[in-house]
Amino acid sequence: MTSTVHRTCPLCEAVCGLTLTLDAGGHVTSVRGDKDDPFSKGFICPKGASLGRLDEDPDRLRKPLIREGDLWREAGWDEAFAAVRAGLDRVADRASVGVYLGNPNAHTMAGALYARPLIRALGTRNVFSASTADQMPKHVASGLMFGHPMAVPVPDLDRTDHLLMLGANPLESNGSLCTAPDFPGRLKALRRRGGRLVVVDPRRTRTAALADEHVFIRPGTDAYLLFGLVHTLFAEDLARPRHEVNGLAEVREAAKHFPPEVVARRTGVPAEVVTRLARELAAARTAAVYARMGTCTAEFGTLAQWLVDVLNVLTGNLDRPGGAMFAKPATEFAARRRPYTMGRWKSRVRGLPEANGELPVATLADEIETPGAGQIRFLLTIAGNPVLSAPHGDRLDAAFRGLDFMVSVDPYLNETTRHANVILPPPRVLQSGHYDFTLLGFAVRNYARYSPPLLPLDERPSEAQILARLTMIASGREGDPDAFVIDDLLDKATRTPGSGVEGRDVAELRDLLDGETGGERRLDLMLRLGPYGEWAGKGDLSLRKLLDHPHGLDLGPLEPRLDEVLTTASGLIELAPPQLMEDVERLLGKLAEEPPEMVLIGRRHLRSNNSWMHNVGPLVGGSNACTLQIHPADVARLGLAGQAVVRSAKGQVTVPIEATDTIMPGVVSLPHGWGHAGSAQSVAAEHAGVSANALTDESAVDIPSGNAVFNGVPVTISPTGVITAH
Ligand SMILES: Nc1nc2c(c(=O)[nH]1)N[C@H]1C(S)=C(S)[C@@H](COP(=O)(O)OP(=O)(O)OC[C@H]3O[C@@H](n4cnc5c(=O)[nH]c(N)nc54)[C@H](O)[C@@H]3O)O[C@H]1N2
Ligand SMILES: Nc1nc2c(c(=O)[nH]1)N[C@H]1C(S)=C(S)[C@@H](COP(=O)(O)OP(=O)(O)OC[C@H]3O[C@@H](n4cnc5c(=O)[nH]c(N)nc54)[C@H](O)[C@@H]3O)O[C@H]1N2
Ligand code: SF4
Ligand SMILES: [Mo]
Repeated sequence: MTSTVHRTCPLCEAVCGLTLTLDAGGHVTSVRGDKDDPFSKGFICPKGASLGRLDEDPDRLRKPLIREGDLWREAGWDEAFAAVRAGLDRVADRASVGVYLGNPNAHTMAGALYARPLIRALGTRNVFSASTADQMPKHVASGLMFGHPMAVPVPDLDRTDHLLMLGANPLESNGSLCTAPDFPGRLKALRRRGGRLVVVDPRRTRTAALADEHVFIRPGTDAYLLFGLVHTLFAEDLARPRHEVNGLAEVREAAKHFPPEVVARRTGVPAEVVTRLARELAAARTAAVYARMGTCTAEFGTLAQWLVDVLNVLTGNLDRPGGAMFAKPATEFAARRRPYTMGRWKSRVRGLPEANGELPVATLADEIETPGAGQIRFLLTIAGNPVLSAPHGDRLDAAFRGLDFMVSVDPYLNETTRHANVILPPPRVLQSGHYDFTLLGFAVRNYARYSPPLLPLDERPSEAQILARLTMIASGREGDPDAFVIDDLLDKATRTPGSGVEGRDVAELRDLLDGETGGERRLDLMLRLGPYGEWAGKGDLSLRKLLDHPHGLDLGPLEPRLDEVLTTASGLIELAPPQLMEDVERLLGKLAEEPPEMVLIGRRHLRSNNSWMHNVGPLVGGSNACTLQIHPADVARLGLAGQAVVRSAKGQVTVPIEATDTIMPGVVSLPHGWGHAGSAQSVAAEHAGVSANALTDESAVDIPSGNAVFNGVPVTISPTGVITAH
């Protein structure tokens, strides 16, 4: 007997609906795109199609592992939690506890709902995540401009007439900070309706190949290019902001330093192209500027993210259909929020500022290695592989070895978790419910979908239960952590004017919540209190309604809502936040700098997912390989053949070269997440590759956000067997 079930794909930000067939034993026999999902409409990519293989990967851990010296043994859950408790009991000062949250926390309900309470219970400020190896510059820029780090405008993909895209390759990545299932199809539709797509990238990517125009740019220089566009808008009197803003004059003054001829020398983008890009943006009926990874993980990441929205504001495209708009997620509770602040505390060793309650992962090794009060001795990682994903990961590899105790919540024994004393594996993907709390806040259409668990739990706890149990260990408090959170939110809501439940009784409301688990009840509460919720009075959304719509609910196109989103102290868009104007000085200081002879950038492959899906046979091999892309002119100039040695200030790797004229001369590209030699993941070990983060430098950060710099890393390249001084 087979059954057909539906579920959101948890593997990337595109939130595609999947239709799965299960046999009587609960094994996945087929995975297709869910044609009835109103958002993804049947789209699926090779990763989603492999969800069944991933779910049943024989290398996935089914029981907790406890390490004794170099030996691992399977343990029961009670024993594993007791070992964690004993490890934590030995910690004299909670300031020496560290936490690292990896990327899949953005894709699990457990990560969204249980990680923060756990961190609070641990009582430490040593919190790190993949966000500072990724998108922290965007949060900081949004926080400073709009008052909230999650107020991230997204391009209105389905209606825009003109999209200027920098440092993103959604044909491989399926998009990021812009939730858009079938991103490729949406870009094709844009072109079909006569819209224009311009892609700025040091590589002619598949996305660039689809565009009307591709502009090569020297890595790490997007902030200069974007300032050149701002300069042109002012110089040619093309700036037409539709909102009252603070700081317009300051931005105009700052932009005077970046005329097209000057930024052309720094960026490699000809002056006439800079001018034309600005004119086209201003002339388009509607337009949006969108920039991602390639521009975030760079020396001036925050300035680039800020300038993207400066352009959206100046061209009058912010918050209007076809421009850059804010999603209205169904779980957003609109209690008045305080304006954004950052840098409320600093990291102990390097004095790097906190942002969004966390410290830069680029300084995690410093905090573990440097003695003194607050030195991290106990580390908890949840869904992260920083040994491969953080800058200079090799140093972390050594640092983790020196910890007193480490706990990892992860389905795999891998490059990071092998240092743990205890590994707690979450159950199968199909045993977990799914709701995209974070990603639906960046969606190009308002939409909601809940997928209940497709299979019951066996002896394994859910990931939510794992994190809840760790929270109880850390807090010493018995009782249901969900109940605390629910009562807390209800308490806030009943005291908030306009919440729909103002003045009502907390206990009575609590009893009305549906859901089989604490997580479901929390989702129900947020849905009811949200903008479409049955309690907020503007709709009838609840968990029940989502369960009645297993393919998801379309909540309509994006609508202007800046007034609801803005939480700056002034009540206006802050176009020239002081922290960023200060960083413009740093940008100016490097305006005349000569670029290094060779620089390294990253790339993503459609069938890869950061460091952790190289163990799924059908996804690895062929074009999904760890090669160094390099221009044929550089191959000839450097006398390379077969393999090359890449050296940076931090390390060296030997890697097969892939000569291609799709990359700029003077730039090489290595995908990240490889380097699985000796891995316990058997398939990955056969396709080991090398780690790009053996080369990246943790001492280089984007100053305002502390974000890691992965693009524009100075390197030297030489043939194998040749010894060069470095
Ligand atoms: N050089 C370079 N480095 C980069 C990047 C780059 O472009 N270039 N990209 C950066 C970016 S954008 C990111 S987001 C980071 C990612 O950095 P990380 O999040 O540290 O790394 P991942 O490779 O995503 O590792 C995810 C981990 O979660 C585990 N996992 C998978 N599913 C689950 C689950 O459901 N529950 C739990 N508990 N664990 C799970 C996997 O086994 C794996 O160990 O890497 C960054 N590093
Ligand atoms: N298949 C697949 N999909 C994924 C992932 C994956 O690993 N594999 N990872 C997921 C994650 S965690 C994230 S954050 C997203 C990221 O999704 P995207 O933001 O689309 O990131 P990338 O695909 O890495 O594309 C970044 C592009 O920036 C270019 N670039 C590098 N340096 C510069 C620069 O200095 N300036 C400019 N303008 N461009 C530059 C690179 O050549 C590359 O084409 O993808 C997600 N989706
Ligand atoms: S695009 Fe992303 S969400 Fe969609 S099927 Fe592929 S991995 Fe899953
Ligand atoms: Mo990411």
